[in-house]
Amino acid sequence: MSEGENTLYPVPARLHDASQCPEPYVKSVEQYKEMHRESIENPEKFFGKLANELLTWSKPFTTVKHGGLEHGDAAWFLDGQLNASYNCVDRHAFADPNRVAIIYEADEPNQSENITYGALLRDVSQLAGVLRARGIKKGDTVAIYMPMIPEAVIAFLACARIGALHSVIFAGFSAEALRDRVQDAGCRLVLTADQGKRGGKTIETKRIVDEALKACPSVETVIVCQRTGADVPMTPGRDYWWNEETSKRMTYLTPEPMSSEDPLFLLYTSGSTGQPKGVLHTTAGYLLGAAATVKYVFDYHPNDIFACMADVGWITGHSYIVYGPLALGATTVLFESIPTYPTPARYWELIAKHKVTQFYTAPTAIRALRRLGDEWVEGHDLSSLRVLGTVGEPINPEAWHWYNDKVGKGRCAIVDTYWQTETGSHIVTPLPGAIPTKPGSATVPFFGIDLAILDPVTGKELVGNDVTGVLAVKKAWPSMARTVYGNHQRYLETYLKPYHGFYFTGDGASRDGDGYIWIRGRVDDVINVSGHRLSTAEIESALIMHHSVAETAVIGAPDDVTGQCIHAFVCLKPGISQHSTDLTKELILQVRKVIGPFAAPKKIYLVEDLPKTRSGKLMRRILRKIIAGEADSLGDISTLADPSVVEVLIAKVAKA
Ligand code: 6R9
Repeated sequence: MSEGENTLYPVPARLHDASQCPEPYVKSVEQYKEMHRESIENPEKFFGKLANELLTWSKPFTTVKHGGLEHGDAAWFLDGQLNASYNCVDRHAFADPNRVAIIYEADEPNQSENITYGALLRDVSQLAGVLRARGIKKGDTVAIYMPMIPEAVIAFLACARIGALHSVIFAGFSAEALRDRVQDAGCRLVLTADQGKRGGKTIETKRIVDEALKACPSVETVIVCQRTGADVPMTPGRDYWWNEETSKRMTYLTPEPMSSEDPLFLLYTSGSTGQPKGVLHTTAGYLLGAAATVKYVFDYHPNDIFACMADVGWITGHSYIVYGPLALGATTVLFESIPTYPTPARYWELIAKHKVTQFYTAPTAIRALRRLGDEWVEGHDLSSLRVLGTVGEPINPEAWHWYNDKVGKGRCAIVDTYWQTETGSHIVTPLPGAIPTKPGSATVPFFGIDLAILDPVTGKELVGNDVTGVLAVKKAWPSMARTVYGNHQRYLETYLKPYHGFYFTGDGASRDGDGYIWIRGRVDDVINVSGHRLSTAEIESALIMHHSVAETAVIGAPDDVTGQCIHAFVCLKPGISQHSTDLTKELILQVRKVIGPFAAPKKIYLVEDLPKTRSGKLMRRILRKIIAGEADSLGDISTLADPSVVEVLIAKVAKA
């Protein structure tokens, strides 16, 4: 395989040494194969058993599995009732109220705080009481736009407690992006904070909410948590202080019994079009997927300290900060800061300080830290670590080895976990005690995942090893998204119709000679910047809103640290000068304003013309080649309406 290396790294011996580590749940490749086979051949038995083992039901389910990919009507654990908040809080609080649920590692390292399951039950109940008192009912949608503070987790669980769907909007999104998402879901209430703190900087969270809500008539109430205590404007009759409201509520509120297939949340994600999709997950299947992967993929054992560095605004935060760990009664770390604040030793200090056993981050963070030098990681006591995970994008072998050698000291399992907002939980991943790894390969399908690689053109399944195509799944699994909020047709068209009878991931993949899966990246117009998913169309439509812009083409270019970065080619309207440096700045600002700072293009090329076919179809492939410095292998450009634009673009990019 060209991008990776084909060496097999065995499971570290320490994981099987009972004097050093708890016994892994899955101990060998053979055991994995046997369990995987059963999960595919007899999902009723496999998942029926797991659902009773990992979740607590107020009413048992009668049917494990119903419907499927054929008609887009997959449903799991029918007739069962349960509540996600009960499963993540109450049952652990009853067993041991003093067990720590959340370790909040604040932006400033000396401000950490522990929240026990007992305290969490009280806080979640009180906020749920506030939501009820403000008229929020089962089935309503609540927006959460919050920094990484314990109240964000409390917000998730309070919604789940009363059966309201939460729609978390990453706090890095701009007012306009927030507005669109609040409008699309018709949210009635917004949970937010006065300000945020990140890497020593202050974020004007409440002001962004105010700006967004100017055009959100569905919102009746805003509950504002005090993170910094800043003096922020409050709209009378709409805005209320979190603490004042919660203090009026009872410390226990009975959880609402929910049916297995009742929606738990929606989460917006980018696809090939400019319009983000509200991916909808339901209660039982999602929760089971999150809990099962924390158990098996992270080999979670009681008393472990689980630390996922993602933001709760993304699916990784949903499944691996909140629902998965808490469903198992784990202690989960909530990290408010960034890996380089106050120094690039922050991650390693955090691990040593809290004796973290499972650590989960993105390749982009590993690459950035590796660049800053080994001295930051050396000298910290990282001996508590057992499993090191990565997510969001492929990990290049250099970063993998650094993670394995410098952080794991060769004694930890590395799990490169492949999954998506839509899959709910990991779908291709090693298991720590069982699967030898290859740097850069996500290895093997998780339980219940019947993986297929398809010929992208014919849609035929490519069986056997040494094949490359698009990655798909053949059967429904419990934690897959059930629909796109308010648009089931779009769900069918995006995921189930491209290859009839399969779930289509949108990623290219290979299966190598050993049957290992290598993810090759998106085959649609989605770009991945630091593990953040963005669509080229979304960025293009942000740019086109600028009064000077006539036309634009956005592409993902390779980047050593962020994986991909955004390059934008912009044609200006007639009469507007290309030679204004301010204009480039303005255009970058425009994208920051419409989407958010994380979507800002790294390079903007102001150009006269774009490469188009005679029928007017933009040839992004040509732009990608020019950026990659592969202009000598452009292939046939005779189909272009004006092949001479290519020379001009090459010169422009070379100069930039
Ligand atoms: C969890 C998450 C999903 C897209 C996905 C793929 C890429 C995620 C990966 C990976 C290679 C991995 N991706 N994990 N690519 N190896 N281990 O990131 O969800 O934000 O929806 O993005 O991310 O391209 O299709 P989401």
